[in-house]
Amino acid sequence: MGGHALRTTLSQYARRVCEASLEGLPVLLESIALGCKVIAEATKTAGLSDSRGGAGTQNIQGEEQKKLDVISNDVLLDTLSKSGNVAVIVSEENELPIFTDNKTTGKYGVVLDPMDGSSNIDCAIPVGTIFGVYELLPGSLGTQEDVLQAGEKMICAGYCLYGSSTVLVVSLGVGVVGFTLDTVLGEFVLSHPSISTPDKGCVYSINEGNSSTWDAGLPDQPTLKYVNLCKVPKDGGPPKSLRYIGSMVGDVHRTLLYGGVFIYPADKKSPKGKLRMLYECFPMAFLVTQAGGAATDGTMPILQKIPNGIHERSPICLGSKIDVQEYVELFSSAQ
Ligand code: AHM
Ligand code: MG
Repeated sequence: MGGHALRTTLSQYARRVCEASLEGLPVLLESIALGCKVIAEATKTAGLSDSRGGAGTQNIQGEEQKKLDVISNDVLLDTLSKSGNVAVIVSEENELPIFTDNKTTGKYGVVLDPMDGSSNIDCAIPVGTIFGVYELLPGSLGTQEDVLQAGEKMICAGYCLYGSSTVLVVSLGVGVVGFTLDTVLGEFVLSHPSISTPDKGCVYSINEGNSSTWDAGLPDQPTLKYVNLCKVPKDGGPPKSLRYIGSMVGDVHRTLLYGGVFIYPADKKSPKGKLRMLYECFPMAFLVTQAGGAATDGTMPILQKIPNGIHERSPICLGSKIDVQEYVELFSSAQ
């Protein structure tokens, strides 16, 4: 190819990897990527364009919406609807599923957290977008049931991190790859051709301020025991380091690349965990599992859970296989 070979773009990758049966998925992914480019720019310039701060509204979960929550949601709903392939969209920002006009052409359901970690926006800390894709059930024209499926039924999941660079990480069920936004070309170009999570890591990531009520009253306090083991390992090895951004996309991105664990357990304030099963836990569990890691709610693999409602929550521990296994063992001896 000589010395002028360009890097593979996200569109090229998706078109190459998607089987013929997943017709339309590359266009869907391109629509998400387009939305993420718009959100990356809006995030970067939030302090200059009056896009910081609250929107003065609440979402269905009673959380104050930030202006960028609303902008990101509007952008992605727009680009996804225009892709022509999406029949139903579930978003953190909308109480009910959204049914698009693509009744006859829509093949997919998309679940979304358009702007994750939005409490961090106003101090310029990295935030992200999380997404997952399901195929509609046979014969369906798009219903809520299409997306109330186990996480392992997803055919694609990913996130975009708006950090020191803009990175889009995706899995189409054949490993995990990452693309970095080339702002000159305006393209996501392949920068992480094969992401694999180390079997053991030296970082743990959890909001330790909640430790007095972790696991919401479960006897034996398995999460507290696990964190104590991170600090003083049984084998006398060095302690793990604590890193916690408070933006799931940033904390999971680091965990995916460097290994270790990211945990958001149940606690008194959130007895079922804080993070939403469908559009936060499932996509991240899908990615980390595809990267050779593991994801659990303490008692079962996250991807085997079936949500009863679109905004249902779940505790989560994900990351390096051996580290997550240690967490699971503490849970099983606590039952
Ligand atoms: P959000 O979707 O409303 O932004 O909330 C999810 C975020 C995650 O990004 C992060 O892991 C978690 O909330 C942090 O919560 P806490 O501040 O309780 O540690
Ligand atoms: Mg979120």
